[in-house]
Amino acid sequence: QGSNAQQKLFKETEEQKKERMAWWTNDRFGMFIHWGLYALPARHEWVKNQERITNEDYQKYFDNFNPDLYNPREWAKMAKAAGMKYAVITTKHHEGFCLFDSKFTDYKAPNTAIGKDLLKEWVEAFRAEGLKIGFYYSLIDWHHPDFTIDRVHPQRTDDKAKLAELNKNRDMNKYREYLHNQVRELLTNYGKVDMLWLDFSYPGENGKGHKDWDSEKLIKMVRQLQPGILVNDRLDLKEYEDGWDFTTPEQYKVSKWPEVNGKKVPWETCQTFSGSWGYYRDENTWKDTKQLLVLLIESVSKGGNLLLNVGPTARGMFDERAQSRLKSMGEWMSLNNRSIYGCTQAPEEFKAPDNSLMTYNPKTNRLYIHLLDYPLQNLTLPGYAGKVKYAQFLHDASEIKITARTEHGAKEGSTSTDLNLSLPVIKPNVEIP
Ligand code: FUL
Repeated sequence: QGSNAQQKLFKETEEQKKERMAWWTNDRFGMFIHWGLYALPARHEWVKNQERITNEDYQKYFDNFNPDLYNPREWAKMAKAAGMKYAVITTKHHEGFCLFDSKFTDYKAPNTAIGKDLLKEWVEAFRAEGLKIGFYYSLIDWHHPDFTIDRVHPQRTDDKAKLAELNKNRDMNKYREYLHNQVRELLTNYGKVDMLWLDFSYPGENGKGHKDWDSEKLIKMVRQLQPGILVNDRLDLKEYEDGWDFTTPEQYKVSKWPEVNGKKVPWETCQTFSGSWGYYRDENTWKDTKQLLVLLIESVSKGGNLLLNVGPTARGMFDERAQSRLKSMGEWMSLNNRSIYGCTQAPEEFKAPDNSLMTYNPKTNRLYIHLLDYPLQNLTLPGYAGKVKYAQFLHDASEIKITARTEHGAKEGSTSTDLNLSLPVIKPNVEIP
């Protein structure tokens, strides 16, 4: 519940909210795209910060930005083939460079060698493939001359006098106006936008961002411009009821459905293939397809979504390692997506057998058991007796015999509530790649 002092910003009933979010709750799987000048150094999207690169030294990436192989239709096709239903792209990341044509800056793709609004083509391509579209927009900006230098800025310093000097002519009010103007452009010039993914919440500084971005005014404008839009939770609004729609656990495995004030909230975990979000040529920590699929299944099994990130190269291609993983995820999805779309956490009464994850479709009343290892023994379903009418493999719809557990060892006459699934001895030749 929002406190009294804090008015509800967005007047909508629970039902209306559910309705507005229905596509997203159903679709479960989306693509994140981190693309900007940082694709050129190819060593993390935070490179400017991590290596304390000045605007002057970073300029070479702007001067050499020319993604001649950019073909967003290909990207959209790969996303779709992987089973993804929506995509979110960095319109501007922390470095401040804009993929879109903005009236309010020269630091944008149309002013580079490629000479065009890359976002416009992206929107058209993803729409054409039937995907929903989302815009990531960084609230912090390491290029803008009015953005205050703080502890997450490339020019940060512990020297207070020096910091004061550096910040002397920086006016956060002007930056705030810039950011509001750009969000307005994004939500005005590209037709319907399904999702806005704002970033960043200052760690351990609750309320700082709220003030810096004037989050309440911002969210009001967003809702007014795009009433159907979904907004994430990173604009430092204190209360859930104040207007954000879903929470965004980043790069870790969620252990249980996240709650706010004791209430389960919609959530979407964002994950990378390899660690960094921007293209990182030399990174060797790529997750394999099984790990990625388990991330997806596990998210759905706890009521959430997965936004899986690709960092395209400076020429505008998906890295071969990303392409192959997307492809094999797609192969799995083509047979198994029924256990993902429209699914959520299984009702409490169903306990997952060892080494398995469960997803559940409340509309069709189907329970999906994802066996992460094919069991050597018979598969016991504890307490399932009387609750399961029929069992089958998903890949070929072949029947799996269900037997009462008493047949398999429980004492004569005892009434077990367990069921057994009589799996074939030989593992079917379909598994998570
Ligand atoms: C973080 C950012 O700092 C990362 O670069 C990335 O965009 C991730 C999704 O959110 O907060």
